[in-house]
Amino acid sequence: MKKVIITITGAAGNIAYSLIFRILSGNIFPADIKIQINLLDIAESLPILKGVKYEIEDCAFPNLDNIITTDDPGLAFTDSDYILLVGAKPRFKGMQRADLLLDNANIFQKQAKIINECVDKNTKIIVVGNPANTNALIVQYFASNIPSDNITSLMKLDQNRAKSILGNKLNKSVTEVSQLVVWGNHSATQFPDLNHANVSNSNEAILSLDADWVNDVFIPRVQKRGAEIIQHRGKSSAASAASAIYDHLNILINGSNDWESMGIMRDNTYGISNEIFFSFPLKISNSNISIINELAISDESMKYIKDTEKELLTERDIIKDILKN
Ligand code: NAX
Repeated sequence: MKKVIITITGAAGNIAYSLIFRILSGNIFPADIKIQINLLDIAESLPILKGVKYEIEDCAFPNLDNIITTDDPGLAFTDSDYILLVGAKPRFKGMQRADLLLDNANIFQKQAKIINECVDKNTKIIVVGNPANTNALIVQYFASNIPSDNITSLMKLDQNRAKSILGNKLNKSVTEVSQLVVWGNHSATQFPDLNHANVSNSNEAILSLDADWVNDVFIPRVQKRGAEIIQHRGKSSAASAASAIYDHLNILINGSNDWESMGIMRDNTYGISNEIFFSFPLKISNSNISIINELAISDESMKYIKDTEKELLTERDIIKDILKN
């Protein structure tokens, strides 16, 4: 029997409650591959995990091999083919961003050390828990047996949001929108870049857009879409985040014909520091991630790109003492 093991952390949380079922009902893997799903959360959440496990069983997924629920990271990570690091502490009202960074840095440091001991170097790790790009940096540092190319952070939600907002503006399906990527950090400094985007394989519709709409509506709306969801739903994006994680995993495994956005760590492309996880325009095929090089970048775009790089470097500086341990 062919089998893959997928570990999801934060498995009792909101995103996981959509993600697990999306993966098991989806078609990322061929039908003859069975999925073992390892669900990790903290001890206090084990009763919830039991309920989640029962619900998975009740779906009678034909491709499900086995479910492990645990608060033991060693058990959860052992022999995993794909690790989806979703679990993290939420930011409470009044909490400083630096404190959130440090709290979550500790979680990701501990998990990465364990991952380093108990998985194969071909394991693919997707970092979702915020601040996702900087948590990916910590994972890369402490799971040094895993090549950095196998570690990515989630930017697909931002890219999907950008495609959808543009599609709605032009009254076009998202399937008509291509080459629309998001640079930088998963935060309000990210840069959704329309300069290379096409609609129906042409840049005509993009060129017809009013510059005020692009600068004053499109870019800030994509940047702050997470806050807009919280304002309406009273909770952060969960189903759309799960859907984006599904897309990200699918693209890593099966490739994509379009340009993609993921946080990766690479050498000085576009003059960006190689000490951070940064989202670039990417081509992904056969599990190979390559940056689309030599795009013409205007001064105005470069200012956005440098602003989001600056934020990531500041985040890196906040956690730099953890990287010494
Ligand atoms: P929830 O608060 O609903 O769930 C988080 C879960 O993680 C909880 O069950 C908690 O017990 C668990 N957890 C905490 N510490 C843990 C540890 N040490 N080991 C294992 N599990 C642990 O959050 P949810 O809405 O599911 O969001 C999860 C994370 O995704 C958050 O950090 C959130 O900010 C982040 N997001 C990242 C996105 C991205 O694009 N990169 C988008 C969506 C989301 O906001």
